[in-house]
Amino acid sequence: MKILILSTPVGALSSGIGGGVELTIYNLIQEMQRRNHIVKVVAPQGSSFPHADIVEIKGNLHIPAQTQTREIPTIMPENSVLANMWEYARQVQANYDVLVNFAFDWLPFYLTPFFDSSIAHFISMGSLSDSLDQIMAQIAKKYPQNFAVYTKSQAQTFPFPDVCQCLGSGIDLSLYQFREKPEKKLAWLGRIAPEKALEDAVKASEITQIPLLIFGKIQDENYWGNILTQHPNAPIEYKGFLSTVDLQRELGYCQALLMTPRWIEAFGNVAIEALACGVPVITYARGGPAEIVTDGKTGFLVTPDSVEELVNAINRIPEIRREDCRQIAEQEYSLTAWGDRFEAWLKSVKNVKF
Ligand code: HBI
Repeated sequence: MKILILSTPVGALSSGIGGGVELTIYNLIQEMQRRNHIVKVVAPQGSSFPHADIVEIKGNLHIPAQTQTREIPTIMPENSVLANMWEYARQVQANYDVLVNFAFDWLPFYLTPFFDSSIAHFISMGSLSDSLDQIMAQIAKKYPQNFAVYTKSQAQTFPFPDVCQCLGSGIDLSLYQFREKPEKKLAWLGRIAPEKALEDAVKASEITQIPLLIFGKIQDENYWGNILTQHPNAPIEYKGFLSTVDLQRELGYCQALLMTPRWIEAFGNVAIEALACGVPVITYARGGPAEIVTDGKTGFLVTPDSVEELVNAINRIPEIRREDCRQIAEQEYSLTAWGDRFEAWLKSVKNVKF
């Protein structure tokens, strides 16, 4: 197939602002190319990925949807990079069998009926705004097979859960080394922003006095600053936004990954990255991570927003066999297993000509 991928308008690929969706797009390119599909990516200027054919588009970035409130009307910045990306797509659409949209924004959904080519919409977060829910539901009614998500719990946040294909996620396991023996430290991994509730993991580290390694892009500076001023004695260490190779090396030495999502995490790629290194995952029983972790086997599911239960779970880490974590990653979350699911979905969308 000839596949045109249209990225998120919140940031250039490899900037880290796109969060999990950057890893998903990177893996999709790799996996579809391995299957001899032709893949081109349309993304904001400054985007770069190794071995990817990227068309960089100028224009102003969009506001991250999760920083807005539900009733906010759709905001189109002046000279929107998203509008420019979709103008490019309109011009070249005849050269492709299917267009894959990764933007969590109103425009690509609205444009679906205006395009001759099929548009496969991959939704990368749970429901965040009424205007987006409304346009998605309207388009899903007409194009029911064109909608895919990571998980069931993510699909259930939308008014059209039954039409969503749940594709899960996948990572290139060859990049992640299984590590048998951890050191006495914990990990937290993700965009540093309020919806990720890093402060709960910092509190757990303060109580247990087990060092917490923090990986990821600081998306909200004053949120990060508040954590540092409010927890001066927490044994935390900020490691930055590392490449996968460097991240997995440090992550592999951790006893467990703490996941503290305040919102319905659509998936939680970071959970399968940890499992791939043999690192158990302790997560709030909420959203995607609750569908990835098997309580007592590959980590622990704790009552959402309970720091006390995080601490109890930390004390139970020795109950988990680290090889079971790696084994689950190989069975469920390899690039091949995920690629099969994603390719089958694109083929189902491609064949439907209106
Ligand atoms: N916000 N408006 C908007 N558009 C996106 O595509 C978007 C976003 N916020 C976050 C985001 N994408 C990704 O970081 C998540 O989908 C992972």
